[in-house]
Amino acid sequence: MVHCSCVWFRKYGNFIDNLRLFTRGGSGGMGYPRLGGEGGKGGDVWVVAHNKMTLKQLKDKYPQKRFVAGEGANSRVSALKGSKGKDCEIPVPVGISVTDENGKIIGELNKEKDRILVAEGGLGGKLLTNFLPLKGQKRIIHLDLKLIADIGLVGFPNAGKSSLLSQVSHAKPAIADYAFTTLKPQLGKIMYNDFRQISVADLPGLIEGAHMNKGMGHKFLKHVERTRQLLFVVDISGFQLSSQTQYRTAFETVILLTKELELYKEELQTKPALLAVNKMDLPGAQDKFQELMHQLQNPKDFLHLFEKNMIPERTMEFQHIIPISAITGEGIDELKNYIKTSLDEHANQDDDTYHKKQLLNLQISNTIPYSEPPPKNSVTSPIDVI
Ligand SMILES: Nc1nc2c(ncn2[C@@H]2O[C@H](COP(=O)(O)OP(=O)(O)OP(=O)(O)O)[C@@H](O)[C@H]2O)c(=O)[nH]1
Ligand SMILES: [Mg+2]
Repeated sequence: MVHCSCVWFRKYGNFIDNLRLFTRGGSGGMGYPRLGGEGGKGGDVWVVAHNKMTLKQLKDKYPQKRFVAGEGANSRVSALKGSKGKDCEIPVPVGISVTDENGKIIGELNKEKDRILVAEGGLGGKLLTNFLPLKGQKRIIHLDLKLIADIGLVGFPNAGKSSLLSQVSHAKPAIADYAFTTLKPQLGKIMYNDFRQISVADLPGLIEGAHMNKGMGHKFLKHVERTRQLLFVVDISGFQLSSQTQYRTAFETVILLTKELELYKEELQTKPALLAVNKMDLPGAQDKFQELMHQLQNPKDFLHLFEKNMIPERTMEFQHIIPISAITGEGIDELKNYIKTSLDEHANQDDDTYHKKQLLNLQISNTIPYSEPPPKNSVTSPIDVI
């Protein structure tokens, strides 16, 4: 059997599925003891779900990862009741669970515009507080993208994704020779001899225009987002939806899948990915596979064959390309091993980045001179919320 090692080695670390943030509600405004005026309440910090957002975008936009709401206005003669401080909104992707420093769940955001209050603003100064304002709530929060599986199967309809899932796990997905057999994600678990388990999500087939909601469209792409790594599955003999639509070779399906991911969310393209070339039992498959490898190794030489709007900005970089047959079982053991190695490599990479960051923080905190904190109960400094 043909054995392929890595064609392109991809850079890790672009896909983010969790983030730690500092949040603080705004301090309240000062009261006005002489006239009994109340300071405005400090602004609140909210986490708000947006369909187009990713954790990577959030991190790039706010590298400090600090979110502090506005202060409430002080009470004045002209406005005895001070106005409320400005709220701060943290835009996050849909499908996020928010936990506090101790791992306690604060809430979950499951659809567009869902919002959760994470840090409340302090009360304005009033009679009850001796006209002193309260500080806003301070909270470290963790955002976690709720992953449905370690591996997500990505491919055109009929590529054999469900057949593959039934080969590697005990799952019994529907399999048929018509497009869109799978209508919603189906989960299976690969069991390894060392008792390791890796979850695989069989996803509905993707067609050109999915980002514009063609075929199973957005629903499908939303699921792709929720997996740690991708396993592209392509039919070596290509794909044709119907006699009215264009025939696509295996290489074209790889490029078109890449483009759809890119059009939906560029970040999807940065996930580690493997490519399984399926149906290698069909006649002529070996020759087609050699041709596909040649095209994947020199994609630029073949991209002119596509319409401009179908060419992805970046071609997918597969860690491994594995020829398989979901029917005969050819290549399945190799594929299972590559899946395991790929997840392990990525996990180690995360650990490495984490340790490097910790070390850097330690070095930085050693070089910052210590400064005396301001006195706690001084009249002008807001007091802590108890
Ligand atoms: N010859 C051959 N046929 C295969 C192989 N894998 C799948 N098939 C056939 O291809 C057809 C589609 O298989 P599915 O597993 O339903 O494909 P899918 O990718 O899940 O399709 P959708 O759910 O519609 O996206 C079925 O008729 C399978 O029997 C393979 O390795 N070799
Ligand atoms: Mg299917």
